Amino acid sequence: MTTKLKTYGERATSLPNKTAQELLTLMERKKSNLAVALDVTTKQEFLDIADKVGPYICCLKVSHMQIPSSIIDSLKCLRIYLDVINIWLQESLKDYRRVPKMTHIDILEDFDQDLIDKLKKLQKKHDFIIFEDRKFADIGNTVKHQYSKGIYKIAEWADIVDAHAIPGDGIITGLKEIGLPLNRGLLLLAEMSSKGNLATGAYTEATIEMAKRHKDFVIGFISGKKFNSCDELIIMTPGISLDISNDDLGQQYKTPRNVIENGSDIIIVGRGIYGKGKDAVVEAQRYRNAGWEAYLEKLE
Ligand code: 6AU
Repeated sequence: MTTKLKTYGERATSLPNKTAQELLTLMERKKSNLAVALDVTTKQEFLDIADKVGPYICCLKVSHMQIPSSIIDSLKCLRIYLDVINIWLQESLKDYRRVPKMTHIDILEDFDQDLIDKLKKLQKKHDFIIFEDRKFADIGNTVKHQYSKGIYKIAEWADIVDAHAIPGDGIITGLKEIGLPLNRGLLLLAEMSSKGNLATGAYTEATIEMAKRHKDFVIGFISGKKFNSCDELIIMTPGISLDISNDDLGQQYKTPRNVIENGSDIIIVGRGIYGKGKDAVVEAQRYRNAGWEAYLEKLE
């Protein structure tokens, strides 16, 4: 006898993490298992596409929050001023050789809060979860700071982040210290979509075991398929296209149906939606329908 598959909504109650519950409930409500990977480099483009695809998605995936070009321009100007001041100081204070040099530009606090404010407004308007694809990969103490501090303060606005399992359990414990009190969730990269990647076999198995030890915070995996030993966790799958099978840099694509049949819950689509010559609204609807139909067929 085959057991009937649970719907996204039914699964929401079996997970302890609040973000996971919210995500599954939202998917059912919006009838969408589509996450859009917004890998663009300007603030305006980012906000424009997010607003267009917002009605059709369950999740917006941000890639390592790009620094808007306006900030980069300001930082370049700042750098020129600092160089001028530095030369002036070197000249005027020849006897005082200990002039400080600024080397830690990545811990500056003047990140553009306006982008985050607007993103949060779009989240309210369209009802989606924000996933910052930060792919943490360091020891617990370091990732804790990367998650909560610096210019991005990821923990303040991202509902979900992801991490590689390579450093061991400490990476989860470190992120959890920051994320759990805020009801955030974590995805582990158990598999990758790119050609020749090393996240296979024993590595994938060890990643699954790590997730099982932290079910309060780990809500699922980046992977191409469901894992039987923890089938309640959420599977998010990148490398999705309805039109092509690869790009020039090792990315490999499957269709929404391929991966949903393998147990994926959420399809992550990037360039297939906003790439050159694409109409983001038309494509978002096309991928949303393809993902949802595959899910309904699987439930039958
Ligand atoms: O649809 P694409 O190929 O334009 O974009 C795929 C998106 C990109 C990648 O950084 C991401 O999916 N991705 C990920 C993650 C974690 O999301 C893992 C992976 O194995 N492959 C992959 O493409 O934003």
